[in-house]
Amino acid sequence: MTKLLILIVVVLGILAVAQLARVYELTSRLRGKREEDISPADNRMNATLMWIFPFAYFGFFLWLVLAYKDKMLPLAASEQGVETDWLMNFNWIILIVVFVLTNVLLFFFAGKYVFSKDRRAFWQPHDNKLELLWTIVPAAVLAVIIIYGLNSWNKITAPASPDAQVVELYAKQFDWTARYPGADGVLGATDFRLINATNPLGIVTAASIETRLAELEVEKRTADSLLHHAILPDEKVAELEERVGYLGRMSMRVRNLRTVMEQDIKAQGEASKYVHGADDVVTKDFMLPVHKEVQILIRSQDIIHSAFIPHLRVQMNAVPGMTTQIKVVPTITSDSMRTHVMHDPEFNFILLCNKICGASHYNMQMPLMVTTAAEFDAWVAEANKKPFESAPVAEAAPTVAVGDTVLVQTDTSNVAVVVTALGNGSTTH
Ligand SMILES: [Cu+2]
Repeated sequence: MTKLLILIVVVLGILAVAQLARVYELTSRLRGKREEDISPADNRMNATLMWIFPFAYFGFFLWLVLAYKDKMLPLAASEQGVETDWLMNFNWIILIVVFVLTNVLLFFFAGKYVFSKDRRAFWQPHDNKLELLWTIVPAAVLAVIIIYGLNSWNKITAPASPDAQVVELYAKQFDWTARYPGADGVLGATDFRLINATNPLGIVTAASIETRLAELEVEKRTADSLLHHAILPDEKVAELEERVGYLGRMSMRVRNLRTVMEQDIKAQGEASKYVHGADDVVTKDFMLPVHKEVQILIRSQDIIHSAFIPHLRVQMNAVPGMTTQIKVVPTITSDSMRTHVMHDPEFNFILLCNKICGASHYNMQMPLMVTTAAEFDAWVAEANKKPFESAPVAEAAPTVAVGDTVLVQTDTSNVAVVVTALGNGSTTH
């Protein structure tokens, strides 16, 4: 109903405007004036306004630049950042020169050549030289920007030298985890099937595979026992059966992974990617040494995120199923940044997610500490004392006993059930 009323009002409004225009036309005709006649005074006023407007226009532009100056990022704190800033400034210079030049000409001519009855407009239908000029000049400028940009981009994305410090950033909704190689200097292989509470990055080692298999086995046996001995509603039975099927398939895949790992280690020995995981350091501290080349590897567990370190001027997408990389050489430590650049003892470099990835995207961030080489080495030595694999190999899977209360996880809810009796379970051991 409201929509109909609005429609009627709009239609009536259009009719009213049309009628008003008609009245204006008729009164002009009565006064013996043609509609398109504009008085010289009107023309002069428009010409003057054309000259006044650019002052307001450029004035506002300058005010914007000055008013928001302190909202810009401070000094770039990496070698790549300095180059990225140059690239950005180079683009700004070209943009601002063209912007000012074209707008000055536009308003200057509009004001200067105010309408005059005694002057005829100059009509130039075509000029090859002009066409060439305004095709080749922008094309050349664009080519320079693109080649310059690609060159900088390749420097940031190319693989780092072999002695670079390696760090992996692992993204998931909604946080970051860092991983450093242990004493062997090489990051171990990972597999998403091994991800659990104690192995958030899915690092592949003999022990992490056994732990995961034991975990799957416990859940499967619990679900089996419930299916055989507890009285459950039909839909819970269906959900549990589906879960049992999934757990069986998952166990099979993890056992396959174990076979692949064992064969690879047998064939390649120390060169195998599966022998480097146990000493990796998984941490919520993101530390980098100053003046050293750093290879940052980026992965995601769930959806696309983006690793953005604004003060180092680097950013790279985190894409599930692949590893992306950037290379950066930090040039200012967090301490120097606090005392000499920001004059703020609370200042921290920061790693942000720069892809809107869900409800808590805004909070997906982690502070970055850039330290001297000595401080970094000391931190690494300390961190290496707590490698990923300090826990012993998991023991055999515990089973459920009569009288135990177990939590059954289904797609929709968690149900606590007391086990009343036990069968032998129909599992693959
Ligand atoms: Cu994110």
